[in-house]
Amino acid sequence: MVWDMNGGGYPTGWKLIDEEGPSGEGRAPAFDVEHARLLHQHELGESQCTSALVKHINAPLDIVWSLVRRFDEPQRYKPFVKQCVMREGGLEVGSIREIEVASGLPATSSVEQLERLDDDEHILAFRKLDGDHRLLNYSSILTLHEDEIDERPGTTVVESFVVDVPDGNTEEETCCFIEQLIKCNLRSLANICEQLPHQ
Ligand code: A8S
Repeated sequence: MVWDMNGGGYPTGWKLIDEEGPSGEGRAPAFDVEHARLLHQHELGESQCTSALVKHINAPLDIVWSLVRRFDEPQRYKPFVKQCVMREGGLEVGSIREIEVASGLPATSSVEQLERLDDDEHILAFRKLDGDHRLLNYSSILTLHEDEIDERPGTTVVESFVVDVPDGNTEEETCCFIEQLIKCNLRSLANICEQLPHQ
């Protein structure tokens, strides 16, 4: 059977991760997907690429948000962040963090600025300003949405990004590389939240 990535009621181009196969098939999201789509609109410049990933987490939104909102502590769930030091501010818009990237990746550091942190709408957006890596003009938006699976409360995470395609790489290679990193981040976020005591 062919699994249609855009099935299940998500916008075209959004990739639902970890729900291939019968269990994820046909599950209609229980939140306002059109509203979510509007939150993830990026202005796409020349030689840039964009993509969006969707992951369901079997944990209440408050738990997931408590980890995601900590712009000053991305290492709480991002497995490739070895260390994070604040350069400026903390959790206010404009704050700047510097990340030391774990070994094995084609990068050592990343300097990132918080562009949006909305505790009511559960939106976090940041942009890469600098660092020793190849992802120029990377900016990302992460939103959380209260959702349900089998009548159990859960959270759907949507993370989208836009970035310059580096010289010598194709659009597809660039998107694929970033999608792999984001998948790892979202799987790790889900594992942590699903193991925390709640309910
Ligand atoms: C994030 C997302 C990404 C981070 C990338 C895509 C990066 O921080 C890592 C490895 C790299 O090779 C590039 O939300 C860069 O953090 C983990 C240093 C930019």
